[in-house]
Amino acid sequence: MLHIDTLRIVLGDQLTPTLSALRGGDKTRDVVLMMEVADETTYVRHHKKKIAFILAAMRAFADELRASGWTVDYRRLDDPANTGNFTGEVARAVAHHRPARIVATEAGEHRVAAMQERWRGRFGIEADVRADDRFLCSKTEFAAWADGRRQLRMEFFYRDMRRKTGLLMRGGEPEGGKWNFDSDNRKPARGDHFMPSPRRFAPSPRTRAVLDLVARRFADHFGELEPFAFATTRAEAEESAANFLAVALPRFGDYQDAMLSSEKFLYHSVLSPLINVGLLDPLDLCRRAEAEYRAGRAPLNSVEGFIRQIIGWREFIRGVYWLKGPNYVRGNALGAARRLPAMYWTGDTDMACMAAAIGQTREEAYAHHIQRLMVTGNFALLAGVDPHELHEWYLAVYADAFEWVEAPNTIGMSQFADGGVVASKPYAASGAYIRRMSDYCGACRYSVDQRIGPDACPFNALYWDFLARHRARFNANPRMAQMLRTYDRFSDAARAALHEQAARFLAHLDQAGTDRRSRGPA
Ligand code: FAD
Ligand code: DLZ
Ligand code: SF4
Repeated sequence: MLHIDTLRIVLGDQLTPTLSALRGGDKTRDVVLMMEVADETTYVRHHKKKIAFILAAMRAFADELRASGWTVDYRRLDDPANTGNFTGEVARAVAHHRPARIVATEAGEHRVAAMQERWRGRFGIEADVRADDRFLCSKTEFAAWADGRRQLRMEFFYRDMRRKTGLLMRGGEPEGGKWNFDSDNRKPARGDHFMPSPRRFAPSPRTRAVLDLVARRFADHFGELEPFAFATTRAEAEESAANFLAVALPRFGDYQDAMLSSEKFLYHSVLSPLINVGLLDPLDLCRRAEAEYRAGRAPLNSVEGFIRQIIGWREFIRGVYWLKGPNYVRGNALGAARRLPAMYWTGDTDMACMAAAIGQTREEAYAHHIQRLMVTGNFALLAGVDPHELHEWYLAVYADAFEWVEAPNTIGMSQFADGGVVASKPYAASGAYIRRMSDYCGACRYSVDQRIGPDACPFNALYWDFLARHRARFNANPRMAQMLRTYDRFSDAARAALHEQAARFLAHLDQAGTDRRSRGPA
């Protein structure tokens, strides 16, 4: 029987050498525990690439810790003794190592945080669960900021984060005289030969072993496993970040909302999986982006936009997740009850925009923000899809998806299912928005200009039908009331035709079937 001082627990999204659970540790007397467990791979049926990315990055991090002198007890998924869950593996490790105490960093989501709470009394030793200080704004700081505010608005929170970090500040004033340059950032893009692309990496032998494991064990999960080109080590993550800052950041702002059928990534960073598992430090990235601006290599609208996504949206979203508690994911303010259409899994649809967003999700476990918000999210909103089913889909299919960040984006920003906590109005749009911001419509079998008839773009009738369905709620919102006034100017016959068109489309959609593939075993 071994006796160690402290068992230090590191979860799959805590791959950071300066993690609070590792701080102050004694490499000669402590053991780090990392666990691949079946429950985490199936609580939703994650995309194959997402599972491969997380397990490969965990194994790489364990090797990095060993190289720096730590003893790591690493539990593999295919070890026959593996209990399949965190608590079971911690219990086995406690029985084996007989530590005087366990130290962990609080988990990123309610489900696992509740498990950690139970560890406190369970093993008869001290269990120290420390705050995750890889975020700029602690949970208590966010709660204090939110306290007494009638509405939580990201923009005001963001300004406080700018002041707190000093990012893009000149004295007490924002660089360039404005806090937000979003109005410059809505340009449609055109494909050319000079588009940057994210760095891709050939799988190492360590990653190859994980790919074989995932191919064997998760063959029936959504998504294509290969080619697999994700960064999985800290050095590769660093190369990815340097590449983004050098080649894509300068145009990030201009084309932030654009979509192109030939370009899956445009000028986006594709760094979210790396930031979310802890391979990149978000504040460091922002400081480096600011340095690009100060050196004259990237314009202010791009750098401000990028920094806002990270110290503004990312931190705000996390604050809302913890503030609103575990029932937030059950929000359904608009009473949406339609089952998730099968096309979210198959990509089988004539709608070119949906086929593109879902197709690249299947291939890459990635879609950029506007595809998530204004294509797949917008469609589900207009069609009245059950927000919880949609939440499980987003949580399963994206490599960057962890509940703390996915849920407020889906339930709040995209589906308005929290009744307006995250967004001041629903992100609902007709086909005209997609036509303006993309090149999808040109190759679509539907006509974006038509509202009625077999060739009419489905987004059009669905949009007006959605507005009318929820008019009692939206009348009070000045930004929605304007669209309702337009609707009211349509003739009775035109309105009836729109509703009939929407109903016919939705009936076809339901007939095409639904599928609960995101669910793990009951
Ligand atoms: P970029 O466009 O390059 O942006 C830079 C960084 O800013 C991102 O890497 C990310 O860390 C941060 N960021 C940008 N927007 C947001 C946002 N709204 N919330 C939080 N961080 C943001 N993001 C996730 O990280 N995980 C998710 O599970 C997730 N689910 C989403 C679900 C829906 C329905 C929507 C509308 C958005 C979701 N987002 C999620 C936010 C956003 O779409 C992704 O962060 C972004 O697409 C990641 O790609 P990127 O790294 O190329 O981002
Ligand atoms: C998402 C995920 C997956 C697929 N597998 C593991 C795993 O085997 N071991 C692990 O420690 N973490 C995994 N994760 C990430 C966890 O689900 C994540 O750490 C929790 O959601 C807590 O936020
Ligand atoms: Fe999408 Fe409508 Fe455009 Fe087709 S016509 S790509 S369905 S917005």
